[in-house]
Amino acid sequence: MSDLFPVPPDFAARAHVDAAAYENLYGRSLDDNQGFWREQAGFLDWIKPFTKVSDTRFDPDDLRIRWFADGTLNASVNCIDRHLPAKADLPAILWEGDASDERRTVTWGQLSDRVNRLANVLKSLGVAKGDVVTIYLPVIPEAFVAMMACVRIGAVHSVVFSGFSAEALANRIADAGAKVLITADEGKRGGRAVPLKRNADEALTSQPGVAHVVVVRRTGAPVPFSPGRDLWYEDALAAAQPWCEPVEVGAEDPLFILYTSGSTGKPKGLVHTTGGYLVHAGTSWKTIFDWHPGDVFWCTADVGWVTAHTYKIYGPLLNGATSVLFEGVPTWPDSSRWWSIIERYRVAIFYTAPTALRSLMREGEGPVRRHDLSSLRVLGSVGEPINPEAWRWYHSVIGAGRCPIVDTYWQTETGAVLLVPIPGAIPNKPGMAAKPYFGIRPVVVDAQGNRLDGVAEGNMCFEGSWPGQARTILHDHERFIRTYFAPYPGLFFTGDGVRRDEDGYYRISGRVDDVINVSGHRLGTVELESAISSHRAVAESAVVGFPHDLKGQGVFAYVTLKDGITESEELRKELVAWVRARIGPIASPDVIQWAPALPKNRAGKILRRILAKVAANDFENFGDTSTVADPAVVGDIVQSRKDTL
Ligand code: 6R9
Repeated sequence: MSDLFPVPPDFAARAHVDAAAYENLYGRSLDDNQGFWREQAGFLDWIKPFTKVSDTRFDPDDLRIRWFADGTLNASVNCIDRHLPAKADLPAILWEGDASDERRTVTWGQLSDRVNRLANVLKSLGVAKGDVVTIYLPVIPEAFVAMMACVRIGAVHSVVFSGFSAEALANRIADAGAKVLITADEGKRGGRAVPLKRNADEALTSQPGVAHVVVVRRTGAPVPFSPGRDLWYEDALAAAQPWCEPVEVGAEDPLFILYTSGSTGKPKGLVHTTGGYLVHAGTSWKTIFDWHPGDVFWCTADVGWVTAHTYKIYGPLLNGATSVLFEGVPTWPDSSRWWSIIERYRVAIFYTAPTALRSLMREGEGPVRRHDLSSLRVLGSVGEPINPEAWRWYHSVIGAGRCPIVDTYWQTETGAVLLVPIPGAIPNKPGMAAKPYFGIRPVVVDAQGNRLDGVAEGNMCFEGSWPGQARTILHDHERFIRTYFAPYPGLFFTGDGVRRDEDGYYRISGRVDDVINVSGHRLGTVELESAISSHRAVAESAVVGFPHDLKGQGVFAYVTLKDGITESEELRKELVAWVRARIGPIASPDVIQWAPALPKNRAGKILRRILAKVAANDFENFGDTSTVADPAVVGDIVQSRKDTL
C-alpha cells in the first residue's frame, strides 16, 4: 500500500466531510436518495419550493430526467443577490490580465450592478426568457457578468471557447439559434492578441439571425463596428437602468447550452437545466474543495469549458466565495506566472489540468521555488487522467506534501462531479479519481453489458440519475438517448474506460469511443476528419489519438491524397493550417501521415484500432486482421510510417 497517501489528520479535523461522515452520508445518499437531495436542495433560495425531488428513469424507450420539477427560482439571485448587502464591498473576482501589471478587483456590489445593467440591455435588445445568447469572450470578469445577466432574465447562455475559429463559432450560433452575441474587441493570451471581433464578424456573415452584438472593449484595438447591429458594452451599461427584476424560472427550464465533441461529426449542444444543476454544482463545489469562508479559490479553466461553468463560475458564486480569474497562460512572461499568482492572492484552493502540470514540470522546480505557496491547502485536477508522475510532482513540489489532491472525474454531460477523493475523507492514490460522490452509483460493465463486480476493468457507467446531469442534446434528443442510454439499457454510459481496484478505487483509463482528449479538450475524430477531407487535395482521411508527453493525447491524421496530387511538406503545413482555421488551434494535427490507402473492413468501415497502433509506433499485435478487406494496405501503412521515423 505504498501508493496510499493518507488524509493529513489536521486536514481531516477541520474538513466538512471526514472519513466517517463520508461513509455515513454516502450510504444515506443511496438508501434515501430523495431525502438526501431534498436536504441538499435547501442550499438554494427557491421562489416556490418544490414538492417532488426527482422523477427519473434511464430507460432508452422512456427516458425521464426531472429534478425538483415544480420548484421555481432564479440563478442570478442565488449567485449574487443573496450575498448582498453583506458582501457588497468584498471581492468576488480577483482578475489578473495576461500582462503581469494588469489587475482588477470586482466586488459583489459591482458585479451585481453590472449584471443588472447588462440584463436590462439584453432585454432592450429583445432577449426574453428561453432565448439563447452566445458568449464569445476571453477570461475577463465580463464573462461572468454576461452569463449572470442572461440567467437573470431567464435567457440561456451558450459560451463558445474564445480559441475556436469563426467557422466553429458560426456553427454553434446557428445550432443554438442565438439572437444576440456578446464578444470583445480582442482577447490577450501569452502577449498575443486574439482577434475576437474579427472572428465574430466573419462568423456573422453566415448568421443574419444575430441582430445585435455587444462588444466589450478589452484591449481598445480598432475593430470594425456595424452601427445598428453592434453596441459597445460600456456605453450600453452606462445608459441602462441599475436594477433588473429577476425572472422566475422553473427548475427544469434551461440554464445553459454547452457544446462538446462526440464520436460523430457535429458538436453536441448539451442542455442543462436550472434547479438540479445549481444544487449539484453549489453543494459539490464546497464539499470537494473543502472550501471555508476566507479561502481564495482559483480554477484555471477557460470559461468556454464545463469545468469553468460548474467549478469556476457557478460553484464559487453560489457559495459567495472569492475567486481568482486569470486571462493568460502559465508560461508567459515566464513559467513562474501561476506560482506568482498563487503567492499574490494567497490562493488556498487551486484547480487545474494535468496537461498544464506536465508542461510546467519540464521547467523543473526553479520557477516554483521562487514563490511562497504556503497558502495552498487543496489541489485539484480535471480534464483527463492524471499520470502518476505528474501527480507526484503536483503533490510534492506544488503542495509540499501537505495538500490532498482532488482528482475530479466528470463530463460536460454529467454537469458536476461523479468520482472524487473528497479531501478530508478519502486517502489519495496517484492517478485515481477514487470514489463516488454522494448519490452516485458507479457501475463497470464489459462490452456485452455484463456488470462486473470487485476488481474489474471495463466501461464506465452510472446507475440512477443525479441532479446536475444534462437533460438532452439541443434539437437531437434521439442522439442523446442513442449515445448515453442505449448502449447499456438502464445505465448512463460515459464513453470512458475504467479499472476498479481491490480497495474499490476507480481509475479512468481514457475514452473508449472515437473521441480524442487533447490537453483535456475533447475532439471528435469524425469532426477532425470532416475538416481535413474538405480540403481540395484530400481524397480521404482517418484521425486517431496517440500518446503525447505533454498533451496526453495528440492528433494523428492519416491522409490519402486525390489522384495526381503529390505529397509535399508545403501541403502538410497547409493541411495543419486548414484544420486550425476550421476548428481552432487546439485541433492542430500533430502528425500528418500520408497513406496510399486506409485499412477498411468489407463494409468499408475504417479500422481505427490498427491505425491507432501504428500511430503509437506499435507495428505488431494488430490482433485479428482477417476483417481487413485488403491486407496489403496494412503493410503499406506500416511501411509509410516507418519511413518517416
Ligand atoms: C470535466 C471535463 C470529459 C472527459 C471524460 C474523461 C476526461 C475528465 C477526468 C477525466 C480521468 C479525470 N476526464 N476528468 N479522465 N480523470 N479526473 O473535463 O469535461 O470536457 O466534457 O471532458 O474528460 O475522458 O469523459 P469534458
